[in-house]
Amino acid sequence: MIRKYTFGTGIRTDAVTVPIPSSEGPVPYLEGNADHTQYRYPLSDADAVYGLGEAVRGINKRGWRYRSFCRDEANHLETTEAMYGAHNFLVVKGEQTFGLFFDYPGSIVYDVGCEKYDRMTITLPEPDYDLYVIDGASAREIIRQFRHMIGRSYIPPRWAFGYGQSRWGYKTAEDIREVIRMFDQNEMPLDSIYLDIDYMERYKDFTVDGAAFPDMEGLVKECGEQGIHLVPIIDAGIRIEKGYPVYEEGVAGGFFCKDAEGKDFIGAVWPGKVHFPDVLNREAAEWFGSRYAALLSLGIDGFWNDMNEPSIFYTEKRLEKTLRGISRYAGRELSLQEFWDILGSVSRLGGNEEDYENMYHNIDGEMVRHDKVHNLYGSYLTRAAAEFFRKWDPDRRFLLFSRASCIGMHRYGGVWMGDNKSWWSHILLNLQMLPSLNMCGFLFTGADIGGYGEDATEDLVLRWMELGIFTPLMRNHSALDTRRQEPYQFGRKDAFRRITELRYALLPYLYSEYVKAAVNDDMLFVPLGLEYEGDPRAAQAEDQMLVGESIMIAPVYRQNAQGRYVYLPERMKLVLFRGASEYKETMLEKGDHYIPIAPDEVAVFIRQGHILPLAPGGRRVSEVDCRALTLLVCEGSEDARYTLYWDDGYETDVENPDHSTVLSVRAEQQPGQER
Ligand code: MIG
Repeated sequence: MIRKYTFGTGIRTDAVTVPIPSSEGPVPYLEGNADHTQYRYPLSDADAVYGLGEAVRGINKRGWRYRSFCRDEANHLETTEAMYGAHNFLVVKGEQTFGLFFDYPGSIVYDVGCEKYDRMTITLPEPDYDLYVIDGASAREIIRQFRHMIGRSYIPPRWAFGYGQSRWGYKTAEDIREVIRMFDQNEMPLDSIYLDIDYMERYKDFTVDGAAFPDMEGLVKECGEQGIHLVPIIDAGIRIEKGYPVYEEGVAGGFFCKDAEGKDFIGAVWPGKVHFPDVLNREAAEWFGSRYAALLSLGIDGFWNDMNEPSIFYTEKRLEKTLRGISRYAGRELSLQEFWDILGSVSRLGGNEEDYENMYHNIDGEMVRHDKVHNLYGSYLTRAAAEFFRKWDPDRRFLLFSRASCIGMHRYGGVWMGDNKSWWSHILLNLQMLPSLNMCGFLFTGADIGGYGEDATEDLVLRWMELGIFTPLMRNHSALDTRRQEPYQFGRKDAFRRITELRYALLPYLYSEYVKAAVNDDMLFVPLGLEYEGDPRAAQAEDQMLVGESIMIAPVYRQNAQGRYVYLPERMKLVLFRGASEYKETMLEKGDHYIPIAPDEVAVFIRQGHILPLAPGGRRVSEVDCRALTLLVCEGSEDARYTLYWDDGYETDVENPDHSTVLSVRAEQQPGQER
């Protein structure tokens, strides 16, 4: 049951697609302030709090403070409060189990037992929002109700489940060809190469640098003939440059965000000074979306949208003020305090949230200050693109994912987890962020495999790949000037090849589970605590995860580890893979096990009575053949069944029953019976 409480006159966010009538009376479970800007809930020792989407720390969010306010946050530390996404859904599971969704586009702070271990406090800046309180038979069921209310999750084309290679610094067409050559030479699977801002002319959206990419259309075609998709980046800021059509059209149409004086707002990002398209304005959003045609018409069918929090490096005004402030000290003997003041004012130049208070949107004719609707910006930008793709070709799915997001955008695209680092702890963070994102509707997601910032090492990339083969978005990406980390850069090329091949062998399963999760409003990555409800050990398992209905994964995320402890909440079959065609099967009883997992091995645990279909693999998603499946099965007392979903990889009619096939395996013979 879902109850909705409406306070004030909030801005429409379009997060909810199934209308719920507003209830009267006090909000259940929570103790709230009279002015509706704060709620408290007493947490008992046994209570766990799930959700909040993209956020640091564990699966159980207890013990820290989180803030919903989309931020270009380059350091995903344990103490980071706000990330790129703002996802206001959580489930308290314990003495009382219920879900909360705050439909509000501004900043919200969640203190989940941080200041006081036994108290959750949620604080909003103003009483203008809808609060949804969801009851259900279980946490899982509450999540399904929520997901149903916010509409079906985005489903990408199947090729987007292939291995993607990315790097900031592939500067020319020749660089792209070289990457393809290296993958081919090493017989490593590959489906897409990402183009970072280097492909643009002076970082201008919807342009191509003609010197570095003299024939982009030809290159797209050439790659396409080899089964490779090129996926360009689009940034939020539009470079201010006379004669640049996107700039000229935006100014002429009044499509850019304004400042307090009504002039086009100016920020500085990669292109230098930019204006931001006012994607909260319908007409401007339509215009911005239609600009993607410049690249779609070259045959491109996938994009990633970056910097759309929006990220602002600095504004002219603040820069001037800061420089003025500092110049006061010129030629003077500094006190230490003055020295710290200088450092502080310079460091506050970048990503300063006060800049948002000088930025305005035109929403249905009303000027709305940006900070009040901040969390919608990146989502609406991505939505603008998605809505245009639908017009461009209504019968085809396109790849689209974004850095900033809020709930609602999950219907239009996926998210990647932003600028992580080549740290072992970020493999675990990658794993732990998956279920909370799934809860909030984001099924198409993944982290930069191998880590974005800092130098990666072979062992780290290998172990990270062993998790990455399970995430829908499987992309190796790294920052400019870090060590190269394409799999062919390392010594154990066979190991990298075999692990990627396993991804392709698992594709029929992963693709089926993905589409089923989208259609059934379900999660793809399920924490053990949400499935084995009465089992206190399962509730504490923060480094293992169910992936779809049949399997559990337990990746190795510690340097030098040659295996790990795994908790089995039920009897399972361990399949230890060395690539797609070489594997060992062992039955294991419920309980704790130490599982040796060599650096080139992947451990998969099949649940009792379940089937894991395995394809022969292939070097492109288009080569994966579903007619020759091997069925791995952990026999139970009943016949095992599995519903396989397979379509042409592009079509939008995912509910067509012709796409589903039921596979079955007979139950295990009882001991003593004849075989
Ligand atoms: O300020 O386009 O998260 O993936 O490589 C950095 C350059 C801008 C941030 C993205 C990252 C991308 C990078 N971008």
